[in-house]
Amino acid sequence: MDTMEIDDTIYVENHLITQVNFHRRNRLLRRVTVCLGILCAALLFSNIGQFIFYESDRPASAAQTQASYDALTQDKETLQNDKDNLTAARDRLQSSYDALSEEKRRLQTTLSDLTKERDELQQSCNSSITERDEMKAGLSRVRKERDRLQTGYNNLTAAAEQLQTNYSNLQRVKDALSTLITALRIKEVQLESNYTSLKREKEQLQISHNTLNRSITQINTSYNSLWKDKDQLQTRYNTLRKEKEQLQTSCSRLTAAGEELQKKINKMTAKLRGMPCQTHWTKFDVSCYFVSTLKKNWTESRRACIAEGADLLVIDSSEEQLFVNGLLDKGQSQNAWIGLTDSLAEGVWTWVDGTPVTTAYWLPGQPNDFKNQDCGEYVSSDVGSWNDDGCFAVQHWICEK
Ligand SMILES: [Ca+2]
Ligand SMILES: [Ca+2]
Ligand SMILES: [Ca+2]
Repeated sequence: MDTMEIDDTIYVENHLITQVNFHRRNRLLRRVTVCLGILCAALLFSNIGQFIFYESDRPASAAQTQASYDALTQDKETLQNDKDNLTAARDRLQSSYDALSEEKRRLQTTLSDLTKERDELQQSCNSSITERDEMKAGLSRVRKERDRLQTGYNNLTAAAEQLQTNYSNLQRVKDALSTLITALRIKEVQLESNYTSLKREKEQLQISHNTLNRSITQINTSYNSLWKDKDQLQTRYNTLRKEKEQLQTSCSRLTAAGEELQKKINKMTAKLRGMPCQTHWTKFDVSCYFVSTLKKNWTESRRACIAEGADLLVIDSSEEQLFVNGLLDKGQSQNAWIGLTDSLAEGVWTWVDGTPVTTAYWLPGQPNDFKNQDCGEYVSSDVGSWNDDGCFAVQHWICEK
């Protein structure tokens, strides 16, 4: 604040000094101009006075007049020179005046700028003063705060000392606890290890337990299933046993009946073998055979056999196969229908009495079902063989009864 005030005073003094010098110069110029004006007026009045004086002394001599005239002329020249000098001096003074006026304007401009700057500085100074006052107030508050903090610091120092004492006590307790914790940690590690081992054993035991449980469940299930199967088997066994006993009884009865029937069959067979066949029929074993002289298709041929109480030939044995070959004319390779057909199921050959064909005597490459051949014929040759032919073909046939 003091520095700002001093600077401001210096500024004001400098400004005043400059302003005073300027006013002094101006007054001096005015005085010189006034003096020059007065001097010119005095010279003019002097000339006028001389002229009046000389006009009043006209009776003087011409020489004196001439002398006076010369003197006046000389004075006039002198005055003219003085006037010129004064004019030159006035011009120089005017130039100085103009320069000084210019400098004055410049100085006035500078003064205006300086005034403005001074006002700004004054404003800044005021702001600084205000700020300084605020800072002083703040400083006062800070000092109060410092005092309060100092008090608090003292209290805290006392508390810190108390805490230090407590800390030392706690440090001793902490050391004791640390030793205890270390011992407990060692114990904890051992317990952790034991716990891990036990946990692993428990998991293995749990796995074994689960496996055993599953096995027991499966065994129970299997046992129950087996028990049920056993009951069912026992029931079936009892049933089968009863059935077996019944069958054995039936079998015994049937065996006895079969034996009885066999005896009857043997008697009948012997009787049949001994019975002669009708005219145009040929005897072999227990059957009689007829080879037609007419020709018909397979269906009509079978109908003709049935009309005679017979049916188309059924070959039951190789002996019969050979016998039939002897019935036909081998030299002309004679064909004749026999009781063989696959009209019910293609490729499944059956005899007209419903029995399946167990032993066949097909010619090589037969049966070939050429153009849907479904009926069997006997083709005579050295051994005789079979062929499938179209059922609507017309040819001889062989009956058997
Ligand atoms: Ca037969
Ligand atoms: Ca066929
Ligand atoms: Ca054929």
